[in-house]
Parts: sequence; C-alpha cells; structure tokens
Amino acid sequence: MRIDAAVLRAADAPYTIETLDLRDPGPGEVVVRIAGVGMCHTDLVGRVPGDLVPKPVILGHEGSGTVEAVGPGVPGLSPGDHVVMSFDSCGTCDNCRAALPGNCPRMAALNMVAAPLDGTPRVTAADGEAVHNRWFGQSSFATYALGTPRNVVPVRPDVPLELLGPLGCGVQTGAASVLISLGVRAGDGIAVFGAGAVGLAAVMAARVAGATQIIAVDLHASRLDLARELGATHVLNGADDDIAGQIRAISGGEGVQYSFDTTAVPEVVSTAVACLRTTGVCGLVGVGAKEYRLDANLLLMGRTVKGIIEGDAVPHTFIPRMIELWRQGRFPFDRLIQTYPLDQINQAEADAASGRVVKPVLLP
Ligand code: CXF
Repeated sequence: MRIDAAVLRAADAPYTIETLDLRDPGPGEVVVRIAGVGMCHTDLVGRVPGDLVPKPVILGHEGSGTVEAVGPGVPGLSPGDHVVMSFDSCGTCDNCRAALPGNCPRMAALNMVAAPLDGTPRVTAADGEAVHNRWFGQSSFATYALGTPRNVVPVRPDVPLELLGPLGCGVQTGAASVLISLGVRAGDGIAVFGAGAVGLAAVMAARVAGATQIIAVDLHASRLDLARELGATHVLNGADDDIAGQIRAISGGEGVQYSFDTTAVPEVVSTAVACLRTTGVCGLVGVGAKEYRLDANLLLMGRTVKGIIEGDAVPHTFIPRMIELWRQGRFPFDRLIQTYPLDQINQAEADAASGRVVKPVLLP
C-alpha cells in the first residue's frame, strides 16, 4: 500500500515527506493507520553521526491509531481496534517472562537499529530503494506503520486517540519509573531533574502515588510553572547554587527518599545522588551520557542508583492504567502536548529542542 512518511536521509538533514510503498503484513505483523505520533528525545539518536541508525530511515516511536490489517497469526487484534504502539521485546527471555520487557537483552537490536531483521525491506521508495522502518518496532512518523502484537496495545475507543501515542514511551517512562520501578509511596519525597515530558509525567505520577514532597528542577521557568500546576510542591531553577542543599532543606534536612534524572547531564546526576537521604534511590532514564561520577561515600551509606528502561512497565497493562487515571482527571498528560501536521515535523523538532514545546504530537 502507499504511505506518506517523514524520512530522515542523513544525520544532519531535515526530514522530507515522501510517498513510499509498504508491503502487506506478514505472519505476526499488524498494520496501524496512524492518528498521531509523539516526538521523543530518543528519536534524536537517529541524528547521531555514523551508522548507528542506518539511513534512509523512518523514525517515530510513539504512534497511536487504528488497526488497518493483520497478518496471519495475530490473535486479539482486528481491523478498527484503537491501539497505542510501544517498544518491542522478544517475549521469550527471562526478563520478558518476568514482566520486565524493557530489560529484554534484545532491546537495542529490536528497537534502536531500524534495519529489517531478516534483511527484507518492508518499505521501499518508487525506485525500489529500501527505507528502514523497524524503529522501535513501528517507525510511525508516517500515515501507516507495521507493528507486532508485542508492541501494539489495544485501548478503549472513547478517548482522544490522536493524543495517546506518548503513553507508549516518554509518558510511560516517567510515570512507570515512579509508580513501578521506584515504587514511590504515599508520604515519600521525590526530586525530579528535568521537567520535559518524562519528568513531568513523573511529577504527575508522584502526585497520584501520594508523595508529599515533589520537587521539580529545570532551567526553563515555563516548565517549572507547568510542573507546579501538575503537582510539584516545590520548584527549583537548576542554575541556582547548591540544589542538593536546597532539596535537603525542603525535606527536613535529611534529603529525599527518591530522585529521578531525565537529563543524562553528569553534574545533574551527581546532584540527584547528593540530595538523597540514606537508603534513598536515584532512578536514571536519560539517554546520551558516557560516564557518571558518583560519590563513593554517599553510595556506601545505603543509597542506590538504578538505571531504568521504560519505567519497568509492561505496556499492555500500564498504558490502559494511565488512560484510566487520565479519565479521572488525575493524570492530565494532554497538557504536555502541542499538535502539528506531519509536514511540519522540522518545526516540531526545532520547537522541542528550544524548550518551547514539551511534547510535539504529529498528525499524519
Ligand atoms: C528508550 C531509551 C533508550 C533505551 C531504549 C528505550 N526509551 C525511550 O525512548
């Protein structure tokens, strides 16, 4: 079938909108007609110079839409179903079986390479050129995308479908890190570093959990204002002096039980550890750092640093839960979103990079 897609042809090129051919779904494949697709910071990995992500490629990994067609051997999904597309996982390793699909050993190979697993292209340009389209098992900066039952999550039909895509990655990562991986409980304190989509989802989830100190740290005043509206009890400008000391002062002198870094900036991660009380846990989800410097004595006193992928969520159960919280008015993730037509993708990318927009969602 014919599709329109935003194609990245070189690491430093703008996206170009192209008409391409998508082959019919094979065994275990699902075609989704995309209603909306979020732009996530991880899509910028496609812009890292070199062959890490081969080009030309269709990126996009926060798609939502309706099932258009299913291949043989796809139980439980039918044309017309409303779905959110999430990350892919093998489903058979120890971690997948233990409900930790984000820690599937094949995570990178299945999600972050985008080349066809069997070498057979599924998307081609008019001249037969292959366009890589397995980014997070979806490549959804397009009118249609191919997924599998592992990463295509059915959702109730009476919610605004075009806004749901970010629940498949960024919003899921922030919320599930707080509710599942860190397990924040009523009365706990948490400091959230970086008030982008992931950090603000963490703030909303901390409020859902009943945290009594929710401290958001960012450089943008507008994001700190939004953090306050979404549940932060305190906001701090990260450019101020002694952020760890300020957080300890807010939390009775001892520090917070939890901190959560979305920035991957080494100095910020050091602060995120330094603001913890003894036995506190710092969750890390930021992408792009090579090394962190950690204070050995702080760690010795029972503190934990935990790397987290996708919040340790199982998308098929966690995405419907976020939708229920949204329906109750307790998880207003739509406040993070600004929509753009797909052909405005370069503007959307620029607005996210400048910090003007928290979560662009493209409408193909
Ligand atoms: C990613 C972060 C990097 C590892 C794979 C999952 N999450 C969202 O983009």
